[in-house]
Amino acid sequence: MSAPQNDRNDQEGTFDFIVVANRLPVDRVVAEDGEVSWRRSPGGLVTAVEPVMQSHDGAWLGWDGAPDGPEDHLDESDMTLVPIALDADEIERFYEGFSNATLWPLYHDAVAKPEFHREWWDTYVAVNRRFAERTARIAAEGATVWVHDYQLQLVPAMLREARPDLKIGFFLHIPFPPSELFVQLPWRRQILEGLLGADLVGFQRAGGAENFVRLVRQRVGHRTQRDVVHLPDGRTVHAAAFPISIDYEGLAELSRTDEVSERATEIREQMGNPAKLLLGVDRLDYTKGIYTRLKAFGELLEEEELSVEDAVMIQVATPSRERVDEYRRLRDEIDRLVGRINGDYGRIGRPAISYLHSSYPKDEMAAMFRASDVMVVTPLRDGMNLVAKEYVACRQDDDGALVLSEFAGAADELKQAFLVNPYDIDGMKAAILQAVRSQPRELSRRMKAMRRTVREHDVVDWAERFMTTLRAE
Ligand code: GDG
Repeated sequence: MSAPQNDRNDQEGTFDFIVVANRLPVDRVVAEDGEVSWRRSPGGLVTAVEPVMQSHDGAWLGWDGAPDGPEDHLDESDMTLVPIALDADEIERFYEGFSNATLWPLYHDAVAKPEFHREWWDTYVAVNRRFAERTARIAAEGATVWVHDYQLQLVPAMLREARPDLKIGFFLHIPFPPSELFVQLPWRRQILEGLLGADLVGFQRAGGAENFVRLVRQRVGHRTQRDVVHLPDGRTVHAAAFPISIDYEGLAELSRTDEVSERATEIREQMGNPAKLLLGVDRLDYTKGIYTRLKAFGELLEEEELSVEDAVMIQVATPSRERVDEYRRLRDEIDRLVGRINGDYGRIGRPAISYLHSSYPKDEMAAMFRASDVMVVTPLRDGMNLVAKEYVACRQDDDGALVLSEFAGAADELKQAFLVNPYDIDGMKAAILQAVRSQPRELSRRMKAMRRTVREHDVVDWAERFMTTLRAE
């Protein structure tokens, strides 16, 4: 797909808009015979930054997802991809270790125990420095750089030191924790100072921005005024909420195609045309609340509030971070629970839960969203949760019900969902039953309002709001 450019140095200092993220929007796939291919992995972020890339000389800097990759630029139609190579040790310490076994659990209410290892931290610093140095080399004078997420929190300060002429924005896709949790981190001050290199630090929810400003005041000692931090050198850093969204029109259009409509009907038939089809779609991650959600559904079957004759569930659990121990344990626990529920309540040809541990193309996901009557999104903590918004975008007939955790960022906007505390299993059971039993008029009222919200605040709108605020800094 992309044509490698041989001279990696030929575009230094030329880009005036640069996205810096842990991952590139492409994956390098190395087959067993050693053959290398590139696969696009277009997430929401690509759609969001496309309009900005088109009007700029844009680049996207990130890791290609496999060890020891090439670092030559790759030319895409509207941007240049700049790969950063990570070796196997760095992947283990920076990515699986500090990013996904220290920061990820700590920032999600410590729902799993964060591990603190000094050698993981050292590698986190070294890899952040590599990202910052490469960005500093390719950025044009006065360029705008947008750094993303928890893997790269030191990049803003490192970059500012090398290139004070740049406009630097940072967006955190996951929650920013309250001070009581954050202060556990042995390197808390370095992280705060890293983020303070940005002109604008964006969070999913207002609470994240408040936590950050409070911590900066308490732990770094800078003066703060509402959402602005005043640094001793006169520079200011603005912290604010920018709730991320999805490509509403793109997904709505896909969900309306004949192929997706037919496939949705087929899915219902294959599930035995139940009166109600429930759906869960998550990365297989302990923050997503998959276990308690399935437990709640199992109890409803046990108590005969529901029976497999009238309600069955599909749970997609996309494989994720499979080399991290905590994720392996979670997979085993869920396997056992699904086995038990199906063993106890399923019958031939009709399992209670169709559990799918794999990933699917976008159109298949859209068909599942269209086929399902109740979408159950119950994370214990989640920055936003795009799945909730995607379900809403696919419900073109204004039907269907969304059961949503109040601990997902999406709950701030999707107020007409059946909101639940995912730790309260009885409350979750009550909400699922309410969703299953609600009258179509009630569901339609709720869905219409939620659809309007997501339509009016899509991902392009999100990127524009962030960029407009950043430009004004
Ligand atoms: C982080 C934050 C925040 C999942 N399985 C398949 C598939 N997916 C897609 C979903 C959705 C995306 O992956 C997952 O996004 P989420 O928002 O639900 O969760 P995280 O991956 O944890 O994302 C989160 C997000 O960043 C953005 O800021 O909302 O809070 O944790 O788009 O549809 N897509 C396909 N096949 C699958 O099997 N095609």
